[in-house]
Amino acid sequence: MDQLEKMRGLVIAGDEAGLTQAVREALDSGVAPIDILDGALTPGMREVGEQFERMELFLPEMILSAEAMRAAVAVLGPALRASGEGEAQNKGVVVLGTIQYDVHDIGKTIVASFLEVNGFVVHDLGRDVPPKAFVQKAIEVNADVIGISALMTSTMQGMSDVIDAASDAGISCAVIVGGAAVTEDWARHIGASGTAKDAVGAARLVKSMVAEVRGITLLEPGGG
Ligand code: B1M
Repeated sequence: MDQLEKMRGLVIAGDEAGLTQAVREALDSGVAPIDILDGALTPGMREVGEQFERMELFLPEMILSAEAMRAAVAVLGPALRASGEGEAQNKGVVVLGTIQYDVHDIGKTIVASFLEVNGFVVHDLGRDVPPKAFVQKAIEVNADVIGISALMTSTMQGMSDVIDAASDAGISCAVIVGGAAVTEDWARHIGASGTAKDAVGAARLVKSMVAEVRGITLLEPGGG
């Protein structure tokens, strides 16, 4: 069994000790952190969600998988940062969090790591964040972008409340949304500035949003 397949299986099994060890071994043997994320951890969690939906596994097992995944992401963090541009370079200031009543924060934490890797200053508010808290923090740190994550159809409405609160406060930062439940249509419907399917896309989107907010012209779409 190859390393990626083994790690995917350990996520599904919720084996935190086995998974963190396998991640360390994979990093030591030269596997790129992004390949571990995209090729093993994320597909493993996706499979867990599908099994949960089919009632082949239940909440306690899903919690074990989530804890294993969080621990693995924590091991990957330094390697991810080392693969990027080092210290935050203030290419833009982002306030990030998972929306109120939603505790799913694994994907949001990965997005935070990718933004830091790409030189953005990230204020991560954590999970279950009330709409007004996003806006208060954005004012306090003069954010270029507010990023909101939501994983459940029942919590997505809160994203719209953040956009309304930002508009009421008269702040000009971009508001981007993401997470498994979010679609392009939903983002358009609530008047979000944009959405991205994954952490790499989120970093690209934030880069173009910062340019827009600061009035800078990028040399290539999403790049520069
Ligand atoms: Co829950 N859960 N969960 N869960 N959980 C889902 C979301 C669900 C789809 C499972 C299912 O039924 N198939 C379902 C929601 C159904 C729906 O609304 N459509 C669900 C449910 C129902 C629930 C509970 C209600 C279960 C219960 O109690 N009966 C409960 C809710 C608790 C609450 O929030 N109030 C619950 C609880 C939990 C755990 C605590 C056990 C755990 C979360 C632990 C944690 O995060 N700390 C958990 C987990 C792990 C999942 C699944 C299996 C996996 C989520 C995950 O971490 N994926 C999930 C099924 C699924 O999504 N397929 C499920 C891996 C992660 C890397 O991906 O988060 O999508 P993701 O992030 C990606 C992209 O989406 C994107 O980039 C990330 C990296 O590539 N992205 C952004 C994310 N945020 C972004 C922001 C951006 C841009 C991109 O810009 C700002």
